[in-house]
Amino acid sequence: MTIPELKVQFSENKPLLNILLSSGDPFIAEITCRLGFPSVMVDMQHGLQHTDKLFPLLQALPDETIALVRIPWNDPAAAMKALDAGADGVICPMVNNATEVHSFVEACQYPPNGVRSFGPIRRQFLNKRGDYFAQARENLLTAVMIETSQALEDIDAIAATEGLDLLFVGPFDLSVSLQRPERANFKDPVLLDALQKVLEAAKKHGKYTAIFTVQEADAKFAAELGFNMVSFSSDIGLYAQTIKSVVHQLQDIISAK
Ligand code: 3PY
Ligand code: MG
Repeated sequence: MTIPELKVQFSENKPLLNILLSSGDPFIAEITCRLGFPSVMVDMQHGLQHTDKLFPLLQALPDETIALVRIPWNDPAAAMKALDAGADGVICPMVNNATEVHSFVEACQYPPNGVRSFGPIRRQFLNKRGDYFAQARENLLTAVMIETSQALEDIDAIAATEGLDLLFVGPFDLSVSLQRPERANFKDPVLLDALQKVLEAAKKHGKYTAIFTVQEADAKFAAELGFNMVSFSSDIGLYAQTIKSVVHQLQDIISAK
């Protein structure tokens, strides 16, 4: 899928499923997509991939996968590197206000809209139709994580930022920042209120939305609320969950011999 096709899917209110890739392993990344995940967020913030692993990881993804990269911090060099390496979109974590968001989206776009330096070393070869430079903006998704209480306070100005496509709620950091007793509890009225604020600001300013979940019921709930992209768990998370349940079942089976 291309970014323009993704935007059509969003506009038809069909949510996109996404998963975090944290292991830094290209083969795991490949099978995660070949087994059905249509989009990934390569996590350079908390995951194990650093710049030297980013290239092989992106190379392992099937062409049709939407490859989003979460950079470690709001660093223009990291955003430009991810795009040059072939990311379809960049996700910036922990932004606090519209000024920070403006500087992030500038780093993702070439002049006159931004300050991105030209040198799409791998990305240029992924453009099937014509010159990458001419089509760079339409083939880009810019996203910021809404996961601090300050970002929530400035949500209207953040959502109004030109060049920004998507607001991505990080419910874990947001719960921590709002000093909630539990992390990512989708029944917490304070968190729910925050989600509504983000959805309303996005709607007002014509932006897309995404959220991270780790429970199936929360993924369903997020899609029902109207989030355009529902990110679910991670390669490491699903591996850990499977190991836990298989060990549990097998222990029972072999002790009942
Ligand atoms: C959060 O929930 O804080 C996240 O960043 C999810 O990836
Ligand atoms: Mg976070």
